[in-house]
Amino acid sequence: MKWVFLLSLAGVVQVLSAPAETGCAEGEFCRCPIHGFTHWLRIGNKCFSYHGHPVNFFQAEAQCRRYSCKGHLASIHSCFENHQIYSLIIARNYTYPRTWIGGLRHNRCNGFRWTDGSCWNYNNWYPGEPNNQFGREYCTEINFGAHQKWNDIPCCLPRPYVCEIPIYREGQEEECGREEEERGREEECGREEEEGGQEEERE
Ligand SMILES: [Ca+2]
Repeated sequence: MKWVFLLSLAGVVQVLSAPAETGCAEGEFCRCPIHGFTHWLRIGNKCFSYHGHPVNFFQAEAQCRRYSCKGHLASIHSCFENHQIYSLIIARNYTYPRTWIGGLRHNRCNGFRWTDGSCWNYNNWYPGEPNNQFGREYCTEINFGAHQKWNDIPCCLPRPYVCEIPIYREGQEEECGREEEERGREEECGREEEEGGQEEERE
């Protein structure tokens, strides 16, 4: 019986000492899930969370920044990441609603950038998108038309959203600077927001 007890004890110790669900290296401090918030999904060096309450793009970006000064709407840089974000939405919502990600039309031209400032090196646009219909589609949603596909739409339409927070080691969280603050400045929607429902059918 003694060896059975020892094996059981070893199992308990193994579970207690196993790496956190985040996949952080042993001894490394990281904030995924960040303190006080559970169910954030680690993908690469970032943590992601789905938020089902529909808000406009700028409200969503601002809310992501409330979780961390380095928080933003999700940027996506590979097919793998795109699929992981899609899976996260389904896991939280049991379906795949059209959802904000961090793609923002740059200076009202055809180019896009991510609100986190990272390189625009991947896209998964639905065929024919981005079309900037009526010259008012500056923001990016995922799950348009088909699973995982992207579409540009007016920023003031309400959508659920996916936030990201970078994983960083102890002490680095203090490095948020003025540039970060300016990038996350909330913009006004005003009249466009009121017209949002009318835009819904013509995207
Ligand atoms: Ca569009």
